[in-house]
Amino acid sequence: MSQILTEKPMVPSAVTESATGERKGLTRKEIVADHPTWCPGCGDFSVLALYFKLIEKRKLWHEKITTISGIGCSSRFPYFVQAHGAHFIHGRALPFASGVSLSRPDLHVFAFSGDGDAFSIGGNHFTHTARKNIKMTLVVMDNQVYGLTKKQTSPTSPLGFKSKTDIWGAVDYPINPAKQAISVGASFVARTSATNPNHVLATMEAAMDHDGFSFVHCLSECVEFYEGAFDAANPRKGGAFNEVPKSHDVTDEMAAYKLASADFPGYFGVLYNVNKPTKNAREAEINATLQGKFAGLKDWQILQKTFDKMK
Ligand SMILES: Cc1ncc(C[n+]2csc(CCOP(=O)(O)OP(=O)(O)O)c2C)c(N)n1
Ligand code: SF4
Ligand SMILES: [Mg+2]
Repeated sequence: MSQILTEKPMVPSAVTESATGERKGLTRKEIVADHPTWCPGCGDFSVLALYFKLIEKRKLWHEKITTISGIGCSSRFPYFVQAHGAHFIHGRALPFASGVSLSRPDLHVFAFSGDGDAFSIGGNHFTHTARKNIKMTLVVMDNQVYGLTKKQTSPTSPLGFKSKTDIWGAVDYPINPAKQAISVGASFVARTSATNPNHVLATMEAAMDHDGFSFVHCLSECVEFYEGAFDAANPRKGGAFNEVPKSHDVTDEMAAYKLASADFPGYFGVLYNVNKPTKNAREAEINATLQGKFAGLKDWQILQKTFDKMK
């Protein structure tokens, strides 16, 4: 993939090399691209800062970082990261990310999305990427509103929420993202909140280490159009940040579903985490078998043979 987004050239790799020629991890300065255009106080700043921390901590290099998004305030994310990435079409971050993940097994793909982007226009892609267990991490920065388009009801807005599309208050039941993720087959599901930086970092790290589709539901307040939405989850605002009980078995799907179903704001932490073969692994297996069968043929010739077989 080429560098699609950031206009600034990426920092040359020499900068990341030590005197012995060994590559060092990137510094924050080397990862930061444009200054974020979010409103002061927006929860998304915290998620971005923690993504930078994750890159620093895990010593990822520019060419190993892939940040993909759809459209929305939250989806402006890749603009602010000095690495490969794409600010793609509204709701379509996951198909794009799937292509990158399946074709570049050496990368870990991060997709960042908003609640509208992921669960409204992109709802089907969420279901199918999860059920296919395509290796990537999806972080949904949920502010329970359409921020970029200035306050419409989103699929996670609570009943009664007054917006430009529901001036008398929302009448549609909201979805519960974690519950939905478990039920459609995501193999890693976690919940966190932008107001708890250590928790966000630990959660993104665990998600990155998961071999499969990892979903992080991150509450991230829109101070402009839904101020106070997550006070109930913030001890500094009189709320409670309840962590997943230590006794919870993350491989128990029913137990995870039950925990995910708890009344808002519910439990924070890893709710579900199981290992099952990814689409990436299954396809690689088929490719390896075919390569053995058609030794000496180029990839496109094998593809042509496959098409001929389908006729
Ligand atoms: C195909 C298409 N439909 C609608 C829009 C308009 N649009 C842009 S962002 C957005 C919703 C953003 O909400 P969300 O995904 O929750 O992100 P936020 O801005 O809240 O972070 C909409 C409806 C668009 N850009 N493209
Ligand atoms: S409108 Fe809301 S979501 Fe968008 S940048 Fe401002 S505070 Fe953040
Ligand atoms: Mg939103």
